[in-house]
Amino acid sequence: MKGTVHYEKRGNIALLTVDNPPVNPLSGGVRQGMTDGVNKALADDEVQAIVMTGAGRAFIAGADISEFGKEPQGPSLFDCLDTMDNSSKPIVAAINGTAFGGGLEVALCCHYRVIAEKAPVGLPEVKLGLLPGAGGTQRLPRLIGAEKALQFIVSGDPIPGPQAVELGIADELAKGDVVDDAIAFAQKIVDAGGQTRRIRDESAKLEEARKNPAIFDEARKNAARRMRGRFAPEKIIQCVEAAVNLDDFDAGMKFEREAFGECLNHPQRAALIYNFFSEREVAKIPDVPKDTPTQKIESAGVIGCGTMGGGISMCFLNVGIPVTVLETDQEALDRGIGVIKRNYDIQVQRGRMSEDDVAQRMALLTGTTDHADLGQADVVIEAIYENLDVKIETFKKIDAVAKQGAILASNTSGLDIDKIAAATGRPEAVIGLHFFSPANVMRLLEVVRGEKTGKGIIATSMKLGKTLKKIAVLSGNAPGFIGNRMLAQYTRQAGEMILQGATPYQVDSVIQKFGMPMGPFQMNDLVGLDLGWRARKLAGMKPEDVPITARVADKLCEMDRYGQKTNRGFYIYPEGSRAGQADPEVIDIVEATSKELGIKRRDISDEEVLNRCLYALVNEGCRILDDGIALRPCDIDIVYINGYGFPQITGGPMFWADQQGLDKVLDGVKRFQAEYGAPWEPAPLLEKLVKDGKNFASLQG
Ligand code: 3H9
Repeated sequence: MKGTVHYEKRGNIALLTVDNPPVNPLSGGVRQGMTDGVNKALADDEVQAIVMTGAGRAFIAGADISEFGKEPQGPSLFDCLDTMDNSSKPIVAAINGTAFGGGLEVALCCHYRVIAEKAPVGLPEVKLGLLPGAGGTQRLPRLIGAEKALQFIVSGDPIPGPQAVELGIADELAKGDVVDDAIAFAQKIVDAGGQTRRIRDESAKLEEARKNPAIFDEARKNAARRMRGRFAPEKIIQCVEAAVNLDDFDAGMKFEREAFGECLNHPQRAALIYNFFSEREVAKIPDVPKDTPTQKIESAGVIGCGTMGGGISMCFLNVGIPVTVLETDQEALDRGIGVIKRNYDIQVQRGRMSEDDVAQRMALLTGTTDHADLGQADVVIEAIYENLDVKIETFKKIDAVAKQGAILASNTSGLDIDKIAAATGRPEAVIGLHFFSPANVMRLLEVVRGEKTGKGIIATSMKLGKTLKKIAVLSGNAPGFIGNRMLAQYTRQAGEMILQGATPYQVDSVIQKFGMPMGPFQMNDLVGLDLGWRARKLAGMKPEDVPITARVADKLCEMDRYGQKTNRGFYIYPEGSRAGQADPEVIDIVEATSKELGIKRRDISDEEVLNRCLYALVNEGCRILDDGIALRPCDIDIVYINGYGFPQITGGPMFWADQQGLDKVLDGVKRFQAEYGAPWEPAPLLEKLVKDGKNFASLQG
């Protein structure tokens, strides 16, 4: 069984130290050790109080989530907590570090709590599709009141030590070493008669909520706004209601336990816990071991101060890394820097940042029109428009000025990194760092490894992602990398379906109902329909050579309907609004285009819309795995959730496909192949997995 609990005596105090590196989750060995430790202290007449703490950086990170869905070993957490709750000797928690979920619930089962200043406490179960299932929904309302408890548990957001004391979760903030202070605290309790204080026996704080049931309506409204489609928040609210209304601790615990079971068995829980582990798994690259030496990134150069370059600069400024940003002339530079400043000012207006914060960030930003000023940057990121020849020229210039050892990165969203690298005398220093728009908001960073990219450069880039508070996923170098290569198949299906009989509004509505923030046509309007249209014109493409799926968008552009930027695209946007309205004229254009192309329109069901969009993603995802562009299915899922808004509660396209059953997905792909031909040829990996009775989870290693 994983984990242990050390037992030592400090005078008349027993000190129990939970030890289960790196963050002390409540694995079987810990539950056993805690139960044994408390019983040993109870049996020892010399011991008058117990202090419980954690080894290393955490107190206890919560239940061992890798145990969920498996046969539990060792004593149950409930029995262990009962032993503590019923202890006749006072137990003091010395919260030395992270106390999350079951970890905080252990602390709430202690009779008193002393907390270190830097120790965060939280009940983040909701983020895993769960609820605090070891008494958290019953004890916390008794300790701090139902209204505050609801906010704390439904948000799942942690708070630091001083705030925990202010809120009443902890009794005392440690002034020195938290264990020493907790021992002193325990001694005071012993000296005053050794009184225990069980939260379960208190009910005064529940009274207020009984008089004000509106707090539950408010919690429901907040949950609907912030956690659309999630199963756990409503269950949490019901548990807190039970704490308030049942006024019988054991009945409340029974209610909580049943609700926890419902969450545990819900597919959202499986998806969210998969997501938790996937976010950590993507950092692991088999041929770039954890101990690969990395470089310090203390300054950055960004080439281009348009939407992407500006957003990328903000990412660095936000974490205190100075940036030199380059533009072609002073006017463009002033404009770009002005946009950065305006974006920060909006944050101030929304109360998310102070004027001082903005001043500090802007002081770290230097503008230039001279490449030589990028010479000292530890990383130089090119963020100019998507044209290989222009990027190659830019990299020649970077190569001439950048210091030796600098990382030379391109923010290309799909061009060949090797061709860019070959323009320099140091291809090993070149890598793709593909940020997603808006770069200062989106969590994903696609790190694209070229054929010659050095391992140290890869390791440093992955670490840089973390520094910038992003999730970095490694991709191989192939057109569109992971994300845009899959997106191309998805948008192709959307484009075909509107010509075959669906409307853009039907497609978008189906995708939104599935849980994406926007559908493909809303996304087109946001990005700008004119980008592709202009590129095709520049390339001298004849109208008859334009892919059929782009015909409608091009017609809209000919009418100056570029999307949100012109208040018209597939949708009409009333002045100042981002919420588009359907436009019958667009449907006329779509129908006329079908006619011109000789495509007979028919009714397309919502089910077909969803399956064609999603199966196209899954089939292409398989090819990406086959080609070795993504390391594992979870890398694809993390890319899609964090870069393209795929709903987290589904686990990502590959996890979703596993949940559907790969045989069902393959059947669908084959059906579409029979009807629509070549693009639907099943990926060999999909066929192989189904033939072998396996799924994507079997490839995770
Ligand atoms: C719960 O408690 C339910 C109860 O209410 C009721 C029960 C009946 N279990 O994140 P890191 C691993 S639900 C197992 O890189 P950091 C993690 O996978 C739980 N493993 O470090 C990683 O492994 P690896 C409620 C866990 O310092 C390693 O530890 N609790 C757990 O950046 C290091 O993690 C939570 O939701 C766990 N609970 O952040 C807390 N936690 O090295 C979830 C971590 O092999 N955890 N691991 O990749 C966290 O939020 C962060 O991990 C934490 C540390 C802040 C603790």
